[in-house]
Amino acid sequence: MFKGVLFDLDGVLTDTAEYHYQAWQRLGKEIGITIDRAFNEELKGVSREDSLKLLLAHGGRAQDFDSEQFAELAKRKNEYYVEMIQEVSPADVYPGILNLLKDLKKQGIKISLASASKNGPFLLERMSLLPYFDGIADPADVAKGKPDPEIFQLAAEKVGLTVRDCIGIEDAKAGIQAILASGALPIGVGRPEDLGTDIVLVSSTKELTVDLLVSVWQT
Ligand code: B16
Ligand code: MG
Repeated sequence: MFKGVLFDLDGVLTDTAEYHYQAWQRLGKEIGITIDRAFNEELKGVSREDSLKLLLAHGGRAQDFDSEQFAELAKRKNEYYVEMIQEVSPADVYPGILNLLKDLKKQGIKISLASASKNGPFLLERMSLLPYFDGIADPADVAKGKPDPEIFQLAAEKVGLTVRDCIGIEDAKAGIQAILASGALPIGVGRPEDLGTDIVLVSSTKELTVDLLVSVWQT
């Protein structure tokens, strides 16, 4: 049996993936770069700095900003995002997630956060989910973000487990690649068009029950 579950945050525990999109869209508009939802799939799960690099490359402006300006753009995007998440509350937790966390706890399965977001702890606190988490991997402690496996390895370590004994749950292409590379077992939340057909997917977090996790682990 699996001994731990490594959770992505944005797009798995709550809908903040949408706020990231809106914040990137707003920043993009200010510097003349238009993005759509298809392009946004490339940004999901990717660190703030790497997302900005992708955005600038997408707009053909990769060479236009020096490091100080780059840092200012990243800061500005985060300010837009942080403004939007101030009112996040327990009502914003995605359906099925609270029950899943409670059931995992009851069964003694460790729960750890593997989010690329530096705003993760703030969001867990706003949603009153902090007490359920046995560990949080700080993205500032990893050298390479998703799709590199490091954040999932660290999340497992934080709860005293090896990643091979864990399930990872993700909504992003980069995140699923990271889980696969880490050796954990992935479950994707999203559409096959975005996430592929080679791993188990659910279309809604409502489907994420301990029973489902057990059956995926056993197949
Ligand atoms: P921040 P996740 C990721 O969170 C988001 O999917 C991604 O859009 C964002 O750029 C990244 O966190 C960094 O977030 O700017 O708040 O540090 O999906 O890994 O939970
Ligand atoms: Mg995500």
